[in-house]
Amino acid sequence: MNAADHFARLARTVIEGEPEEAEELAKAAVSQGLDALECINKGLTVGMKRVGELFASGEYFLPELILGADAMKAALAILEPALLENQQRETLGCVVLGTVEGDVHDIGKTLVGTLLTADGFEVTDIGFNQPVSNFVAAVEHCNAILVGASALLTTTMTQQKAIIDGLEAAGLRDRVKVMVGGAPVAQAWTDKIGADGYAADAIGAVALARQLVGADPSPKFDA
Ligand code: B1M
Repeated sequence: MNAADHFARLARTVIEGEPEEAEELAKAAVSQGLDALECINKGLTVGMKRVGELFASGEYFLPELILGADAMKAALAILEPALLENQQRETLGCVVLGTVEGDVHDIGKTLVGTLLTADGFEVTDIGFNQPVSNFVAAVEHCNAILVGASALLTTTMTQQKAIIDGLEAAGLRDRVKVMVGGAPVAQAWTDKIGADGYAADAIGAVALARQLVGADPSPKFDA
């Protein structure tokens, strides 16, 4: 099977919600030396986008959404360690990363965290459905230089602004940059809430993080 066929089959396991097959295909990809990031971007993410479209058009319901997420997570569990294999040794500082309160979508956020780690950031991933107070406490705890807030729902995007307000109230806003992302987030929203930057995908998030902390703008991953 060539690389393009492998990516297409990975996408299909997500669309059809087949976690075991996704895991097997991911293992085969690693053993064949396929690029893990390409498997994610050209395979799994393409499948997940299709699942989202089928859900939006009413052809899929919540169970299919859950199975698609399970399949993607099963494959990521195999592929993400491969991304970390050649982890940069430089330390670029601590990033607090989480999905905002009311939002359980964590696949994209976790991928952002993996690529940031591979690029040399020390990532404190506080998880999903996290209240503002947990973002603030984590920033204090690890003396973070950057906060990343992920939101996938139009109804939870407002929590990104609440995090900025919470950092301000705690007297931490001058110390940390705030990066936002997630499917409904765009530059206009970023400007409106006073965040320092927005990235559309995980590779862009690495380049943005480097830029925000004033690091050498040559990430391990090309944007
Ligand atoms: Co949900 N869901 N979901 N869902 N889900 C969406 C987001 C939706 C767009 C589907 C649709 O209608 N087409 C829709 C939101 C509509 C809206 O608000 N406009 C939706 C809905 C409605 C819901 C529920 C309300 C459904 C219901 O219960 N009736 C419910 C909400 C639960 C809640 O959070 N309170 C719900 C639940 C779920 C599952 C639990 C079943 C599951 C999530 C499982 C999990 O994450 N553990 C799920 C899934 C899988 C999706 C879709 C299909 C896929 C999301 C995903 O993982 N994509 C999604 C449709 C879609 O996005 N196309 C959808 C793959 C991932 C790699 O991409 O997360 O976009 P993404 O992350 C990218 C970029 O956005 C960016 O980089 C990542 C990697 O490239 N990025 C950042 C993300 N965070 C970043 C942070 C950064 C920078 C970049 O800096 C900090």
